[in-house]
Amino acid sequence: MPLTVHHLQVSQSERIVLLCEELQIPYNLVLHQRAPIFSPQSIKALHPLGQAPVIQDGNLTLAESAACAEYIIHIYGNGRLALPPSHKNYANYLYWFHFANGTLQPHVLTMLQISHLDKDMSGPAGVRSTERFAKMLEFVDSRLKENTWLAGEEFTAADIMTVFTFTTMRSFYPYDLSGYAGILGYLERVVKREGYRKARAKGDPELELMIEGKPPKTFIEKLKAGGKL
Ligand SMILES: N[C@@H](CCC(=O)N[C@@H](CS)C(=O)NCC(=O)O)C(=O)O
Repeated sequence: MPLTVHHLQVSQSERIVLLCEELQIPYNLVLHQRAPIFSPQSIKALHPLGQAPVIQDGNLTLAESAACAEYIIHIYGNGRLALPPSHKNYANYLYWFHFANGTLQPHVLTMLQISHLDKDMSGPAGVRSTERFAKMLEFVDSRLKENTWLAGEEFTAADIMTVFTFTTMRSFYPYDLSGYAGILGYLERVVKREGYRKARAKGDPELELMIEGKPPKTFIEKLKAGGKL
């Protein structure tokens, strides 16, 4: 089997497992566990930045979710789950595909860092980034009230790139989605997909879905409760 996907459990590499399941392509899945919070040596040995996802295909080793996604879509998926330039929703597809890792996910990471540095979000940086995030959530929410999937009528890699930040990422920065009916309805649609169910069963069988409005228990809380921290 040529394509190998390295998945760090409870992480954004869940996107690549989901992509492979949605494309229904053959791949070899290697699971790695956090040690106990960051990457284990087995991921660090794969790439200089030591972060997941990482894929391997023959002599190629590739990191970065969006790069892995585009590579797999075009090399193994015959372009499926991307929209071509001729498609009426092409620009929407591009926008939402890039919004995921260009704006949404980095912003949540910034809030996570501020919350650690300032101990809470009540300082100027915390207040400003929380306000900006609310704007983003309202924006995505209204998009998903009017469209089944982010690019429009079709489920695409834009959805695959985005879902992590609204679900598993909340176990690192536990923000509330109550009141965002568009996003919550969307998450319910996503987790009903066969590809999502299969990806979860293979990649993170013990992880809860985190599709409720209220924030989930955090990864750190779980580690502490399990005596691992
Ligand atoms: N922009 C990168 C971010 C990769 C990244 O931050 N991966 C996290 C998983 S959520 C990771 O490997 N964390 C463990 C560590 O940094 O040690 C991507 O989309 O692939």
